[in-house]
Amino acid sequence: MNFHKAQFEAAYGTSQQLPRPTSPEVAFVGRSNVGKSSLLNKLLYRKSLAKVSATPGKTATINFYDVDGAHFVDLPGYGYAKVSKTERARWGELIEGYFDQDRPLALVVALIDIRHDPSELDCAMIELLQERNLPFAVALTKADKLSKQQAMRQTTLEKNALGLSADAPAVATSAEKGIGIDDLRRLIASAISAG
Ligand SMILES: Nc1nc2c(ncn2[C@@H]2O[C@H](COP(=O)(O)OP(=O)(O)O)[C@@H](O)[C@H]2O)c(=O)[nH]1
Ligand SMILES: [Mg+2]
Repeated sequence: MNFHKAQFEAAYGTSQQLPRPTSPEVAFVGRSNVGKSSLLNKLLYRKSLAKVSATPGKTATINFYDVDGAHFVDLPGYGYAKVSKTERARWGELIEGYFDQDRPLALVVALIDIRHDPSELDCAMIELLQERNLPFAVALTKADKLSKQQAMRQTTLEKNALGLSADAPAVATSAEKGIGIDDLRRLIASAISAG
């Protein structure tokens, strides 16, 4: 799979607008500001295909990228405290609407900041994925903020906190330093070719 072959396809503001699936999908979920756009850019060898923002909580959309015949799906970041009730409801509609459509998901990449224990919303997200029997991998972001040893220890702690087994796929990553990016590309590519 060639991660260089990436282009933005479209942004959708409601789940009803989502196109009929045409290729395997890899969805990215995580709380707002977790580093999702940065990780997507890093995976796709790009500087700003996905917009990195210093101000979280912008209008929620589902963004589709075409990546060498697969779709990477950037789901709106959750858990930003300062958004309105209406905006939060829209977030719920988008995410649940997406997962309720029985889409051809090769993998869901669930992003969690390696420095923090999973939030209630992170745990709810993982539970939603488990309930629906969706294949997922955890990407622990901003691993450059910890030493290698701390990062390994924290990876184990995060998995335990999420109730995942020791062999559940979890990768410590850094968009800034490139840590774990090749491992995550391999996970994604093999999930797509397995499907
Ligand atoms: N140290 C560090 N900071 C990061 C990393 N990835 C993202 N950030 C920072 O975290 C903030 C949010 O990043 P962004 O990619 O927009 O997160 P998103 O809201 O999840 O899409 C920005 O200030 C980024 O510079 C990383 O790997 N290491
Ligand atoms: Mg983003």
